[in-house]
Amino acid sequence: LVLEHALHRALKQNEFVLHYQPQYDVPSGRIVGVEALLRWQPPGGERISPAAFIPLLEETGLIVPVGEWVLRTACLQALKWQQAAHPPIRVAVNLSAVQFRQAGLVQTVRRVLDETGLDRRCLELEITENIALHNEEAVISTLTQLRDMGIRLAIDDFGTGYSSLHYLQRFPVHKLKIDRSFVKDITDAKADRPIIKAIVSLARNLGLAVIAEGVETPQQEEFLRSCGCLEMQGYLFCHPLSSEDIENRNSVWQ
Ligand code: G
Ligand code: G
Ligand code: MN
Ligand code: NA
Repeated sequence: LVLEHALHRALKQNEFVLHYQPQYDVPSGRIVGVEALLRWQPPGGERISPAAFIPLLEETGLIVPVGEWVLRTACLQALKWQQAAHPPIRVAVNLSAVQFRQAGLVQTVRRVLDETGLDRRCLELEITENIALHNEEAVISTLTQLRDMGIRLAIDDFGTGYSSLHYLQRFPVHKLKIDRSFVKDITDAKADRPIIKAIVSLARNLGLAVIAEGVETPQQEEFLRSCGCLEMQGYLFCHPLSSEDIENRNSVWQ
């Protein structure tokens, strides 16, 4: 209850910030996008991990206004970078299943895009496979409306949820994000290598883009490249950074 009160205050008093983690096309070294990641720094307290407070935002319904704030802030930031003559990169925003099921989601996204003026093709929404647990027709309808607006859709944490190949074929998404648990074991255990290879070829055969997250070592990079997974995100390339750090670090924009 104390934490819930603190979260209400956090939204009202602007205690949330977004950090951004670059995503690269590895062969060219070019930045292709950033993922927006929510951070909460209560005044006088320690920074709290989203893994700890997002479940509470979801339980209390606060994820809806906070999610709208995230979306608006990320769109405005992407626009600002474009106006500063950086290459037009995409910004990826995480949507939790609770947000996804909200009746007003499509309208909210459309309104935020209209109000901020960001090119719709520059917004990517990351959803998890767990959205598929409820009412498949409604899920497909929401995804289709978002896609028809020009927004890109990525399945986050791919391979860890309740996915089925059936959904993959029916959901109008653009991209799979290979979960970092598969990437993590590339060097030590060889066990996950066949899984990564299978996800990459699944993506290719379905005409989907693919990105690996959580890439931390050159060995992981090398293996992913050898499989044909050329977009990557992870500490090897860049940690999530504040907007100021992203802006001022020339190496980010190569
Ligand atoms: O950045 P970090 O690894 O600590 O994030 C932990 C989890 O929180 C990840 O699963 C990430 O997807 C999720 N997350 C981060 N930012 C957001 C956000 O703005 N909205 C939602 N719904 N989830 C987020
Ligand atoms: O669930 P999602 O993929 O949105 O989670 C993203 C989270 O992964 C962020 O909290 C981010 O801080 C974290 N992250 C980003 N790069 C790496 C990495 O290379 N290794 C690890 N362990 N975590 C990472
Ligand atoms: Mn994500
Ligand atoms: Na993920």
